[in-house]
Amino acid sequence: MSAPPLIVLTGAGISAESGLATFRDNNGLWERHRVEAVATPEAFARDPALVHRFYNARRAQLADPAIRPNAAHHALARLFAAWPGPALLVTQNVDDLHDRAMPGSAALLHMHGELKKIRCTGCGHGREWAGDLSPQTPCPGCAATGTLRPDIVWFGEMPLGMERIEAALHSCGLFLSIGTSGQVYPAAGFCAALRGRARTVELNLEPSLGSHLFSEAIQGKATEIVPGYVETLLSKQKQ
Ligand code: BV8
Repeated sequence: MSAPPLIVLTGAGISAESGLATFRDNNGLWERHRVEAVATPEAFARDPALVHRFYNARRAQLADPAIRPNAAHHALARLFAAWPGPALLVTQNVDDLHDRAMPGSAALLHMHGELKKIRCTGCGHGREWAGDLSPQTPCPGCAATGTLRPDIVWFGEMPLGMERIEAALHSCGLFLSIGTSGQVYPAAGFCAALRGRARTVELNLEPSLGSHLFSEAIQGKATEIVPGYVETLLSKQKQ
């Protein structure tokens, strides 16, 4: 059977069993702040130290050896290694768990940026960064202070790779949505954009806001439902 062009969209739920909190956990609060209120350019302009603290804590968590890719990340790595057609993994997540499960994969696109990357709003210098940031950290490129920010897409900012995503959506035949509540746009709109011309499958702990739009919805924990679903997909390809 010829393999339809594949898009997989992932959200915070795929990293939950690796020990990373989702946005809906603790009612979407961090230190009594709503995440949507901290992850914005306005919050960063108003209180850069608070926003740096939010990201420093999450970046530090990624350095914890206990935090590592889980069976769902590894199942997707197998899927992308074996898929005979075009395939794109669009993640909303800023953690590096997909990167560690499929190192160097050109099929992986972080549409909301990456926790372990920073950039200078002064000179544009960007680089990997695993440690803490503060308003006093000098830019490695231009030595200015107060200009470094997490290379992350905040609310109200344009997501990354949208042209590539839109081109992939245009020819997509199979769309899997894994571990996302379907609350944040434009990602939450991808399934509706595919209606009538692609098979769309949601794999999530509970029905998302857009569950009714999918051809199929499978409920369960990602580490329990994703590996089996991937094996089924790949065995169908072998027939
Ligand atoms: C844009 C990086 C336009 C930050 C993120 C007013 C002004 C401006 C924009 C807007 C506005 N009103 C609305 C918008 C649009 C806005 C938006 O959608 N807001 C929402 C709140 C309504 N979107 C934007 O702003 C986007 N940009 O629209 O730009 C534009 C146009 C032109 C020019 C300029 C701009 C940018 C959005 C990106 C924001 N950044 N991340 C950071 O991480 O700190 S979003 C962030 O939240 C995540 O990346 C993710 O996308 C989202 C959370 O979603 P999920 O991943 O789904 O996580 P969640 O916790 O919600 O759900 C987890 C799911 O997993 C649950 O369903 C749960 O049941 C399930 N689960 C849990 N455990 C498991 C599991 N499933 C399986 N197994 C398990 N074990």
